[in-house]
Amino acid sequence: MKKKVGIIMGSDSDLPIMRKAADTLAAFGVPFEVHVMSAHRTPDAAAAFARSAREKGFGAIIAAAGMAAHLGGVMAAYTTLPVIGVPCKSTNLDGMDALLSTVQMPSGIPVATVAINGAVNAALLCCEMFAVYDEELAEKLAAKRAADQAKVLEKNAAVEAEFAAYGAL
Ligand code: RP5
Repeated sequence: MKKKVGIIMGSDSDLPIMRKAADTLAAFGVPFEVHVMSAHRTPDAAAAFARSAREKGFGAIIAAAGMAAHLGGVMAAYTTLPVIGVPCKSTNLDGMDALLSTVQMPSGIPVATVAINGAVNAALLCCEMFAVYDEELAEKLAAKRAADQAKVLEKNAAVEAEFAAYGAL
């Protein structure tokens, strides 16, 4: 059976950011669940989820939180599944608070932290991990890279065409 990704966020106010992770996993056909669980407000639920995640068929957890963001660390404390942390941008410190809270894990309990609001990369990393043993998924990832590259080459051609005449001045 295919492994699932758990997308866990500290508040439903993180959902506009994290919806992109869900969309990305859906586009690659990777099953997932989405839950709101807070390291601070619902610590028992967060711990229970992480503790039972492996036996429930999860292969990775994306933990997204803003402000004093401890959700990734709490998830990682209760499971040896890979935990990817998404620091979410909040009002006062532009996400720097969450970035440092998420990334600065002490040795022994890793949280693989992506950029502030980096929901898409968090999902892609899950796909890449699952693709280690899934050739079909690996091919989908390669196809996405090729399509993205083609788009950039197209944009480059348009920019070069716009400014080509200046080379002759
Ligand atoms: C964090 O506090 C959440 O992850 C969210 O980013 C932030 C603010 O939460 P709300 O007050 O909007 O519920 O725990």
